[in-house]
Amino acid sequence: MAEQVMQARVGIVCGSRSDFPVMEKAVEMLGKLGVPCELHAISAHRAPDLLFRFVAGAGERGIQVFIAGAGGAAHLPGVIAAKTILPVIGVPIPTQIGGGLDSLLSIVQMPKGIPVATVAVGGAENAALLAAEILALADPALRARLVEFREAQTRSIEDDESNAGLRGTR
Ligand code: RP5
Repeated sequence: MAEQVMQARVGIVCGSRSDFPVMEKAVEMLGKLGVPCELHAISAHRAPDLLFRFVAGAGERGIQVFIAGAGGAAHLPGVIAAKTILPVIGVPIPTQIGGGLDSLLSIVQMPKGIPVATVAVGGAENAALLAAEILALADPALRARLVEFREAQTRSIEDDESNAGLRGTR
């Protein structure tokens, strides 16, 4: 029987394969939430025509949100945002320069009219959660999985051994 491949709803793009270790954390988080996604390395500087083709065809293929990670002169998220009205979430990749402050400023300082929702340096998990929250606006089953994720996260802190003495207290 042919393997059924779920259509990706989140398009994850990064500027280089060297960004994969960070961006794979977004793939993992979306997998936990049952959100199909795809991951590509397409540099806005080294392969702009390929990037434009990818963005132009993404909506038709089922992509509803982009997550874009880049480091240094991190133009990828902004360039994607310039070519689509789908939401774009930027992930600054850590670099040798101040731990990725260069990437952060490059991604977050967008001109008005072209927004990129920017997460913390290396914050690929939060990018995935934000993408899932956007999709959950029109997907009650995904919303329920996000609520369960939050509750499990809270429980794991409440159940931490260091908090044993606080159980049942206010
Ligand atoms: C950026 O330059 C990429 O996003 C990556 O973070 C950085 C370095 O890329 P490589 O030289 O490792 O390909 O475009």
